[in-house]
Amino acid sequence: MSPRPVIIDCDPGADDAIALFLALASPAEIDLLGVTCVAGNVPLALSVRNARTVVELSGRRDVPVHAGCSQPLRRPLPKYPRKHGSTGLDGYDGPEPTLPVAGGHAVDFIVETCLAAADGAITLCPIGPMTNIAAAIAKAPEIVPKIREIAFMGGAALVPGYVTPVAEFNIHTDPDAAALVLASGVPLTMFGLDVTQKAITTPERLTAIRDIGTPVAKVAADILGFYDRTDLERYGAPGGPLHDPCPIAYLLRSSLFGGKDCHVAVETESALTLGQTVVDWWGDTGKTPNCHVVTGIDADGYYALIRNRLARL
Ligand SMILES: [Ca+2]
Repeated sequence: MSPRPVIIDCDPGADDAIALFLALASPAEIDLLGVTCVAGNVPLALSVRNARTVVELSGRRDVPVHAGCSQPLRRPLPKYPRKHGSTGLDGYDGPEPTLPVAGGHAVDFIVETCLAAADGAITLCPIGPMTNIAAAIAKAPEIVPKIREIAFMGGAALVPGYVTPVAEFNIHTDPDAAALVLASGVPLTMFGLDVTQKAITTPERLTAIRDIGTPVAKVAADILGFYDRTDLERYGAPGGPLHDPCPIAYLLRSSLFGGKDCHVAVETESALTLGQTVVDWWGDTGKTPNCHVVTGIDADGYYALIRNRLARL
C-alpha cells in the first residue's frame, strides 16, 4: 500500500507536537504533504515557529510548514488560560528553528494541493481550530470531492466540555469554522473529549517515552512533563489527556478506536452553548449521519504506538 497523502492543520501546542512527531515518524503510512498552522493554543507566529521546530527536530525538512489564519473566521481569538504555557512548547528550551516558513498562505496550499489531487485522495487532520480548513472549503468548494476524509480533534459528544460546560477548545475557538466543516459533506471522523480523556499521560507512560533515550523522545517527554498535569479530579489520574495524536494514530491503526456514525452540528448562536458539538447519538433528529464519532480507545495500544514511532526519529 502506498502511503496516504495527509495535511495536518495545527496550533502547536504540546499535544500537537506529539501528533506531528507521530506522523513524521511514519512515512510508510502517512505521506505528509505539508503542515498548516493556525492561531489557537498560541498566536499564529508561535504556532508556526513551534511547527517548524518539530519538523526540524524530526529530520524532515522536506515537509513544508505554511502559516495560515491568525484569527477565527468571524470572531476575535478568545483569551483562555494558557494550558500550553507561554510558548506552546514549554519544557523545550532548544534553539530557534532554521527551517524557513514555506511560501504561500496555508489556505491556498490546502486548496492547491487538493485541486491537484485525484478525487477522494487527500486526508485532512485539523488538530486546532478549523479556521484554515473552513476558509479553504469556502474559497474553493470544488475541493470537497478531492477530500477522502477529515479526521479532526475537537468537540465532545457524551461528556462535558472543557472551556465551557458544553464546549471543547478547538470548536469553541472558531465555532463558525467547525459548523462549516461539519456541514460540508466531507466524510468526517471526530476525536472529541469522549475519547481523548481516556488517553491520559500517566507517569508510567511518560517514563516509557523518556526511557526511549533518543533526543526527540527527551524533547517529547520534556514537553509532556510540563503539559496539563494537574487535574486529578477531572481525569482520575495524574496526567493530561493526549488529545491531538488521536486522529494521527487512527490513520496508522484504526483498530485502536471505536465509535458510532451520528449527525453532528455545531452551535454558533447561543451565548450559553456556543461551540457545543450537538451529537445526535440516538438518531432523534432523523438526519443522516455526517460524522463517525469516536468514543473508545485502547489507550495502552495508543501509547505503545506513540512510543514505537517516537523511537524511530
Ligand atoms: Ca491543537
